[in-house]
Amino acid sequence: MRLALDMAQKAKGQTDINPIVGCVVVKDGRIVGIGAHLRRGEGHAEVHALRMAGEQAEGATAYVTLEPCSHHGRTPPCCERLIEAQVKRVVVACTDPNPQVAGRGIARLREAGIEVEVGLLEQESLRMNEMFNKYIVTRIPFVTMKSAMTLDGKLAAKTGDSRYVSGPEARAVTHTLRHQHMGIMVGAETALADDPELTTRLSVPAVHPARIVVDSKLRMPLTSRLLKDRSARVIVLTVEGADPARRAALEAAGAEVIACGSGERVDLAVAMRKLGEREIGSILLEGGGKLNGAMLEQGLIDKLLLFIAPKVIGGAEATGVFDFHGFELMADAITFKEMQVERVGQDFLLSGYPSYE
Ligand code: AOF
Ligand code: ZN
Repeated sequence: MRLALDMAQKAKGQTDINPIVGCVVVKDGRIVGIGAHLRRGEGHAEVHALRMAGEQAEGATAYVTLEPCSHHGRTPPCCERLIEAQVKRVVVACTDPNPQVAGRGIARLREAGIEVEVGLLEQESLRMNEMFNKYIVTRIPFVTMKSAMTLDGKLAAKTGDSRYVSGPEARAVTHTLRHQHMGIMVGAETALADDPELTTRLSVPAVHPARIVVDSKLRMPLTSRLLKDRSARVIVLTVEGADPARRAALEAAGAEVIACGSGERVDLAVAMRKLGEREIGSILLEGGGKLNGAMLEQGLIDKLLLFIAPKVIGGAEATGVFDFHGFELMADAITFKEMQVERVGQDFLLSGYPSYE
């Protein structure tokens, strides 16, 4: 199962809205087949592993990181394939939350007389597919907020200079993170100030995340690098009342413009729903401070990844990492759970999950 999890992990970022899954087939204590799901629309992990095992699959044990599917999706059901191959036992790390599966795959295997065990390395498997697990049930993207701040909580100097807060190792991690999400989201201010390209800059052939700008007033310049670079789609989130001429100009420049609510500001909850409808299952939120603050305040951030650089920049006007109105009492603060810390080059990476209860 450990090997199956490791193989799955290597395909992170390649499978679109699909989960990452690994499978290892073992006969008489020997591995006879291995496989991972590599791309949406192509073979599931079990199919690759069973194909490799061939006739040796008969009487074997299949270790799968996710419950074998029972539905006809883009590919036929894996549980039927396991039954056909006459495996004796299937060990599953966790059940598939997809409402089309949700226990039916396991039930079908047992019905066919196959021994099924569930729960081996379950936590690892659940964590590995945390984005899929949310999206497949809610159709709302899983949002990972990633930011880099100084010891005094600033995203930039008071002049706006922000190149760079964190070191090269942390910035390299960011490119991998971009590759692992289906969208990268920033506020209009960041798009104006930094003129970022928001590409993964990795040479791997994979899904290029959509670049998403929250821009209520459609201030994004037509000359921005985001629009010039055509390697991935550009989505501009705005409001219904936005200037129709600006909207048309952005669309002509290749952007997809989506109106989210009729207020002054983009309704972020509506935005998440509309992105979900377009099969954007996960988003890497890269600020700035106002957008981070608004997303957190509205309970729309699922996970936090925060680099802390060992430096102090000062300046009362310098933007903080979460820039929102704030609470009156410490007792009302939003708290985070399952926090972890690791060193990345000179920086520290804090990770955890906001708890909104
Ligand atoms: C498995 N093994 O390797 C994967 C599974 O559109 P399809 O046919 O690819 O189906 C996608 C759904 O199948 C996905 O939402 C999830 O429920 C399951 N993924 N199941 O047995 C695999 N990738
Ligand atoms: Zn399957």
